[in-house]
Amino acid sequence: MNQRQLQQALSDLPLGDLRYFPSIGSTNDEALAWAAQGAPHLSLVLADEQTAGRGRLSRRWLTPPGVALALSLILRPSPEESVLPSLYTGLGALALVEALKGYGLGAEIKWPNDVLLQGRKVAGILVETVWMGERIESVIVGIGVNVLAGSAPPLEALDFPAISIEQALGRPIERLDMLHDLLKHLLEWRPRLGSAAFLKAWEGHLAYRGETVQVAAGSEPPLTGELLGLESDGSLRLRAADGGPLTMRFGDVSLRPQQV
Ligand code: BT5
Repeated sequence: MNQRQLQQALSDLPLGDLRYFPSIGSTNDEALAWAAQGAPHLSLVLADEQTAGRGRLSRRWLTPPGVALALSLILRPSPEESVLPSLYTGLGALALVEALKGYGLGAEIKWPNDVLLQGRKVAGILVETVWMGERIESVIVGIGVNVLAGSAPPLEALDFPAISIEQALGRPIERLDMLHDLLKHLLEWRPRLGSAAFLKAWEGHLAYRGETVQVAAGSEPPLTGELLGLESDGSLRLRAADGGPLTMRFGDVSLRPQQV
């Protein structure tokens, strides 16, 4: 992979500028710095390898060289588009699920920010927002995808099992094709962020719907309930054992199917 191949592969998409790195600490860090220096709307940072890839809080995201996708897209929402940042996590997840569908793979979204294949994590999304007063100045949508065999770390390194697209599909795919399809779907949904159609599509791909799950946020006691769907702001809608409604907002939330 190199800058020229990347430019060629994405030439039909209405992106801003592109920055490619054979190796980098974190594409989100680069995107945040570039956004502060005035990166145009829809500029993309892509790296072949990350040496300090970040998950939420201080968790690590592993991107070994030559086998994965690690990208950060810089969005500069207009004041009307300054909707809830949490919806951008759904945007990235939904776009990836639809791109995987193009390969015949049925992926699911483990709310809020994981994409699963065969119940294992194939991708993670990290959205970071830069505010200017009340307004969103830029949103960085960071996406890490395990594409080829060797990209999914062994279970010992993780808190949830991982998988690569190649493992799920039984054959390798071109990383640049996957990148193209992912960005295409993301750009298609972006103008409809927060619309009823967007929420319905996102909700339609949620993992564990109708099942009892446990959702934990920070040091709060975890909520247990049947996973029903999404609220209009992208929060998770649950039904408690007594039938009452429960809502889990974004934040550092982790969701697990309840052990039986
Ligand atoms: C995430 O965080 O899942 C968000 C990951 C976002 C990564 C992208 S790559 C491009 C951009 N640049 C960055 O620096 N980051 C973004 P979280 O839900 O906190 O999950 C982190 C957890 O996922 C870790 O604690 C590990 O258990 C697990 N993990 C790490 N690497 C993984 C991998 N390659 N595949 C599956 N699971 C992984």
